[in-house]
Amino acid sequence: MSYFNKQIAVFILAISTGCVKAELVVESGFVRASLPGMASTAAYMTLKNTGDADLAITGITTSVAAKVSIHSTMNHDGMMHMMDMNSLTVAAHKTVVLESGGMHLMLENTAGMLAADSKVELVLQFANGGKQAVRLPVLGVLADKR
Ligand SMILES: [Cu+2]
Repeated sequence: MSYFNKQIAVFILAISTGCVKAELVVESGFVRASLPGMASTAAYMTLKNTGDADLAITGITTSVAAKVSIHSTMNHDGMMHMMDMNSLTVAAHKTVVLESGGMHLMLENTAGMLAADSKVELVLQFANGGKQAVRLPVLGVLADKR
């Protein structure tokens, strides 16, 4: 690949990731501080897709947890169960709320305790190849809404 073509490729990549950023607006996000002795905790946020195309989140990574899962919460005969979802789609012009008792992100095998007032960066990966970094505050263990 010539130098010129490489420059074009980098330019196109910058445009496409820039697009994704403009389309998904993340609001009211936070990570719940770790409970003593617990290696996992949850993250909540409101995802607004302001674009014209559906956006599917197919993976999430962070430096503070070995794995981030997308969970839904099911009430089965009065017992709450968390189920793994492979992906989370935010349809064009729609909003998906990740909240306590509903869909949420699960940070598993966290590196030490996540303390209130610290910050956590999550990188959302989309089915279209784009990525978006989200910086969230860590709130106290009883936090329900930001
Ligand atoms: Cu969960």
